Amino acid sequence: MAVKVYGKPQAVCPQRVMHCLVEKGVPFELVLVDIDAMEHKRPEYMEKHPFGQVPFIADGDFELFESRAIVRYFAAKYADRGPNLLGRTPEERAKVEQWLDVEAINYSPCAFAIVFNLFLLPIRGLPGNKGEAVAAIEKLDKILEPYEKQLARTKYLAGDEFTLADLTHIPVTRYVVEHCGLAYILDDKPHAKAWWEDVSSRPAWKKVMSFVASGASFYAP
Ligand SMILES: N[C@@H](CCC(=O)N[C@@H](CS)C(=O)NCC(=O)O)C(=O)O
Repeated sequence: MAVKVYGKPQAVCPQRVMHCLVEKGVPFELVLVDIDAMEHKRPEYMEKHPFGQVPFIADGDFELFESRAIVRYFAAKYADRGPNLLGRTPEERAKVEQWLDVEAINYSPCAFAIVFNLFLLPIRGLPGNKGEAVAAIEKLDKILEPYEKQLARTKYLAGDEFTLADLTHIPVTRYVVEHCGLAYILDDKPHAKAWWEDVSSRPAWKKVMSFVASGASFYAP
């Protein structure tokens, strides 16, 4: 039975999970949970995800929520398929975990504040908070300075191989760069810019984008 990914395909967190599955060549079914229609707060969905968010996955009888826990699970389950996304030694794994924490704790909340105010509210006809957006842009610019230093030393965040540390950044960064007009934020950070060009042109990520645009419910490699 194919893995089921519950979520709205345009949302950042389900995209993180779909990207991991595509990197690993794992087929999946997307079960639409329309967060704009508040389907994620319906009692039957909240039985699956007690915090009422997307994504949620079912892999046979095994069920899980939290996008980063889900990608860790699939990266471990399919360690012998596709790219190694977790690191091979305890030291490599620790570096991957370090950058996964940076992404979850420092980077994404700040990037999300930008996307929320400059994209998600405006497309719903609501005014974004410009002050909050400007403060978040300044903060993101500072957060990217250690990224630039790291990416001057290694090709990817956790070393010279693409891992979950890079993958988890991609969906929200795409919204920042492509939908909020902020590509310029990387202009004075040549290594971070080259990293973004590299990770955002990965064939698996492009397949995710085509899948989302197609409106399809099933992905098969
Ligand atoms: N930490 C959670 C965050 C999940 C999350 O914020 N999902 C968003 C979509 S990307 C959502 O469900 N938004 C609707 C809501 O929170 O009510 C994860 O990574 O899965």
